[in-house]
Amino acid sequence: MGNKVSTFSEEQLEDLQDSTFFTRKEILMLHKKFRDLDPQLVPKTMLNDEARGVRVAKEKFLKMSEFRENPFKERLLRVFSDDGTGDLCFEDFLYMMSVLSEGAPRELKAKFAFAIYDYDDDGKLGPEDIAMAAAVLTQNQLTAEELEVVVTKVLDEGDIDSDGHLSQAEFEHVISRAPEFINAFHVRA
Ligand SMILES: [Ca+2]
Ligand SMILES: [Ca+2]
Repeated sequence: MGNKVSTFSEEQLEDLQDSTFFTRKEILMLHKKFRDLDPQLVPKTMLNDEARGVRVAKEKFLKMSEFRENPFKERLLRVFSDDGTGDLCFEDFLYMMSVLSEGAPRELKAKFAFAIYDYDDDGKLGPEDIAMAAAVLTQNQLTAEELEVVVTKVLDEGDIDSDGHLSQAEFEHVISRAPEFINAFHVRA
């Protein structure tokens, strides 16, 4: 092992394992992937705070093969970015990949799907949020009238307390019957 530079300390690796659904091998692989996005910027070793705070620009992630086809990629990056810009430090990136991974439970995916669909960030899904999500999910194939029908149907069935919005709990009920609302939130790491 001699002069091999370690990327993380034992303690860091243990923390990262505890806060994600990844093995240490996967964490190291994802660090390599992260670093390959911007090798000039991201240091080989993440031992100090400065290295951990390094953020890779949103544009680099958008080009990753995992996200190129994902219609929600801009929203995803924004939701997982600590400062809301869509730029991610390594931990933001790792956590995002973890939520998207096959190991993440459905409830956790649902929590983030809700945040991603909540375009105006007011903590609930209103008619505009639902129309926007439905438009993206159907690749803009629906007319305005058809979108209105979808929104009405979703709210008719899902808005249990009739306040005109879906709460997180109401949304979870909707996706248990319409899983296409959560299918965009799986990627293979
Ligand atoms: Ca909203
Ligand atoms: Ca409601």
